Amino acid sequence: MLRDDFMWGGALAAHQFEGGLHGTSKGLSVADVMTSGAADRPRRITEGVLEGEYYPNHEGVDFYHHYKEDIALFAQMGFRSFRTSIAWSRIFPNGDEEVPNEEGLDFYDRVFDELLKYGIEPVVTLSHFEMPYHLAKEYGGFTNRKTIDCFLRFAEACFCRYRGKVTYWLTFNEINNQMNYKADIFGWVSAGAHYLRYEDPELAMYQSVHYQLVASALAVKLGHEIDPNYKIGNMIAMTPLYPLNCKPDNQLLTIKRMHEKWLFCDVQCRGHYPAYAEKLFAHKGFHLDITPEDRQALAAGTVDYIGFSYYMSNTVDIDAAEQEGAMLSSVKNPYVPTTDWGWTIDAKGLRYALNLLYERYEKPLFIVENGLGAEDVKEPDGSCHDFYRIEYLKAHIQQMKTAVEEDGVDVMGYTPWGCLDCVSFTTGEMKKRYGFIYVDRDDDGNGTMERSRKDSFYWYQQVIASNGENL
Ligand code: BGP
Repeated sequence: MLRDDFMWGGALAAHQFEGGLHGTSKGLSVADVMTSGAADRPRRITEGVLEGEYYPNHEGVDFYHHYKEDIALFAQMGFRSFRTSIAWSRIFPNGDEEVPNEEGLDFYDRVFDELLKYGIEPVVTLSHFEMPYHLAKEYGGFTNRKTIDCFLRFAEACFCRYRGKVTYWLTFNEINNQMNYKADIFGWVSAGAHYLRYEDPELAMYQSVHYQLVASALAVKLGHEIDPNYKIGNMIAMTPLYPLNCKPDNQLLTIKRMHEKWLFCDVQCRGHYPAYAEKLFAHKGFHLDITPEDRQALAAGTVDYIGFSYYMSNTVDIDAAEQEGAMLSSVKNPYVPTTDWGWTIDAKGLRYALNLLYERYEKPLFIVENGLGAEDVKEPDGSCHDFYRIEYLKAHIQQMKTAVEEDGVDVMGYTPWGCLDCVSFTTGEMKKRYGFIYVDRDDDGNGTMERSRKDSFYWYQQVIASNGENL
């Protein structure tokens, strides 16, 4: 049985669904300067708003004006929690102002009040790929130590303003994604930095990661000082890795590649860099700016719970690593199917991930993202028969329950990603949908923004009502 207070809900991020850029005092964020993309055309990071380019995040699905209607729909599904983020550039449009922006603060007051009206607990990510563009442009984002102070000012403004309304916080979304520093998009959204433009991109990445880890730890400490009841978690993209076979080199490669995730969680949960990280820095000759005060901050700011996203597992192989380099050592797993976007569908991988995390840290776990991106069809009568999504979520919830009931893992909640259709992060498309609620909006920015319930809406409603018993 799941806990009686299990936090069923859904998750979104401001830049992917809020809109509300034009006509408001919100500043541009790093996500706002990214164009839409497509299968054959990756999203582009631009230097600002260019004529003739389409920036899907500017309107999102206009939650900014539809929040009452959307929250009423979440309440109808029975949500007990709702994970969203606070757009940093709505509170500090440039990121380096001294005083927060009242219009931005007021918007989230209204959103949180509306959620609380229905008994829905807000779960708030402070930084979900939304750094003010100005900080990226002028400071190099988190490659610059000064950005820590800007982030803390933002965190303090949120912790003080929403005290009594928000209890659950997350610091940085999928903080480990940027380990893939060769794909520009990850460093850009996580850190506001183009790592590849630095003389040594890997060094720039690790330095920036360090500043983010310090910022996260200082925010945890500050939050607890402002309100000891605050529950503050980290957030990693948890893609567990399987060795292709029992070749010993493959086991060792799996351990090594898992360090790309553990490094973040180890620091955020244990309060210090693990031995393998210190060795890695030494072997690479990286003399990072890590002060004794930084180390104290890391030790004093460990998280209360672990938030993570789970979409897929990956499989690694030493032969592929030798040919392509360790970062590209992933190979096809013949035992699991994939989505239309090539992500493996592996529900048992979620049980595996839960076990790995719980055995390693023994902290409560919150699955703050999971889901299936698919091209849904809305029928003329407004219905949408997304049986494939139901099948995906059902299998994952089943495995989550097994992890709780048989393996003894402590899971506090489950908030599937994109509960309301939103702009895809990696592609910028609308057609990659995750929602229980369909939004009439297409990849060119056309559509009425009308909301309608998919079949998964009614299914999830009874899952929550039965606390996960009726799947
Ligand atoms: C995670 C992000 C989300 C989200 C999700 C799905 O990496 O935290 O912001 O978008 O992935 O990804 P996508 O939208 O690219 O399918």
